[in-house]
Amino acid sequence: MEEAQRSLLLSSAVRFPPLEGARLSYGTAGFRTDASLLRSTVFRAGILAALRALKTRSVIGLVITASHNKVSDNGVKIADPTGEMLSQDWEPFADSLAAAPSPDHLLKGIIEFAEFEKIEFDGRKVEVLIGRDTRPSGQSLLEAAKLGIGSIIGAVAVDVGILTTPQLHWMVRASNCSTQASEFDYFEQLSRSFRCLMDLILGGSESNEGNDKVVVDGANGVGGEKLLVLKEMLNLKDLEIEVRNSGREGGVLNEGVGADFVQKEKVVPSGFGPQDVGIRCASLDGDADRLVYFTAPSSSSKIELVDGDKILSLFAVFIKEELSILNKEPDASTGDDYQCRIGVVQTAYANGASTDYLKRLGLEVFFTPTGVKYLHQKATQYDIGIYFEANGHGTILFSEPFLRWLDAKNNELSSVAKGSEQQKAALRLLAVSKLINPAVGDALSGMLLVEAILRHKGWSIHRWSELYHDLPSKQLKVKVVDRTAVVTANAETEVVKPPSIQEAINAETAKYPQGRCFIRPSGTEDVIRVYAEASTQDAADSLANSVAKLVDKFLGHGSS
Ligand code: NG1
Ligand code: ZN
Repeated sequence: MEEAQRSLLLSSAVRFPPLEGARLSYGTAGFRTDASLLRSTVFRAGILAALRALKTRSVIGLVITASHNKVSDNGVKIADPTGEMLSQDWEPFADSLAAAPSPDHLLKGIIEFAEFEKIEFDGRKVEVLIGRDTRPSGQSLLEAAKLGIGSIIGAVAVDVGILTTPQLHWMVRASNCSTQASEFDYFEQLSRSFRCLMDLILGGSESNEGNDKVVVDGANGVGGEKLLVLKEMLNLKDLEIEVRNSGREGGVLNEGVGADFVQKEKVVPSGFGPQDVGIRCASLDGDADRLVYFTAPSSSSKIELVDGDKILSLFAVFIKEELSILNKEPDASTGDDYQCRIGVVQTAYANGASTDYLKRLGLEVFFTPTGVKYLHQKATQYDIGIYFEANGHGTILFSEPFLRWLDAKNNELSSVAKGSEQQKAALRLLAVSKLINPAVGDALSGMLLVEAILRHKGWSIHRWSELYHDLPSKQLKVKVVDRTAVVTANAETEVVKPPSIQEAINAETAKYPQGRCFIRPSGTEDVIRVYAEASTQDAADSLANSVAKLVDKFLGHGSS
């Protein structure tokens, strides 16, 4: 590394001393904590993004958001050239950069890592797109990120403004594919493919049980704002989208609103109430990468929740049906049958009833640890990989060979069977592949796909919800002395450390019919999470409570 580069790094690093005692880890979704503690970490994440851009010779993304967490928190994560999460083999470097106690240590760490990764500091121009959500701390953290990026010679920070997390991921991917990559292009692609899908559907569909309205809770965040823009561009006549909690009404981000609140508390978000009974409602999280649906209750306080597992199930049913229409007639014209491998990917948080349902559909179901980086990676191994976390984060991935085959098949059919159901199925699948965000789960594009499928099937939200009945479940979190003391295996369903806690959990779980329970350290909060499922709500609550007590006994403040 040249002297000019060394001194630039040192001179900028002295402006961002790390806070003592605030040791952060890259975690499930980047660095996250109270925004006031983050400047040094975001500056260093800027350096990391620039190094990643140098290494890959591609456009990289940096997102400043703390998603569904409270407004006073913030966070930072990196998007790789494909728009996917930062490659996992760089995470330990991210951790050590964040932890470097002084500018000298930081420089030494960068030099060693650059040598190991064979990163050349040749001054070549590379770009990092920086996006942020609506948090008030975003602007000052953005400045820190810019300085971090600017301290690598040749790296240029491009401020793309306030965006949803999936928009930023999409733009990074599009920039590297040399396609049009502005925010306008994102909206154009979503609206064009949605209209195309609706045209292919409206031709043959029954009415949507008179249910042509969806009311969306925008979590008082960036998603509500962007949905209003998308709605303008869509200019729909046959679907009314009403946006509440858009952030314009003065509510607080994620406070009593948003997908995380709705999914965990199972109550209506603020701004929703008895006037919405019978209407299809949806909720986005603070950076619009999660989506859940729900209906407001008429009497009891609990909503009918239609979570990520049910969105996954709806997508899986639709895709399976379209594929079977496409393959119904043996392809005499080409003789070329494609063995399309569909896979669904879930985590241990998926409701057991959803997994049973998907398996009954004949689908291959695979489990990964929590965190979309794991689910996404697994889903890339199929021709059509559908992944969702129960909390509403997920998408559909189509392999390139499958899309090429589908395109060719559509061309073929348009000359021999134009307008046939078979050709329409090909066109619908092609439209889905353009509507859905291939980089990361995206609440806006996911919502449009849900709406199109419900319309296609003529289903109300109740009909959709009836696909299967969720087993009652309960989630709790427990503060412990050191959450890293818990080590899990088997997609987080079993604790291997500390010893004997798993036996105690098993013994407790065995007391409950249809009982299932696991614990894991959160990757975004300093807690151990407990998940329990059982045949009744009381039983699930009681199992979760007993296991939370076990966690406290083994790992809590009174344990040492
Ligand atoms: P942690 O804190 O590791 O449980 C949470 C969610 C993840 C994921 C990340 C990123 C649950 C149980 N966990 O992770 O699924 O969405 O946040 O936002 O919902
Ligand atoms: Zn989010």
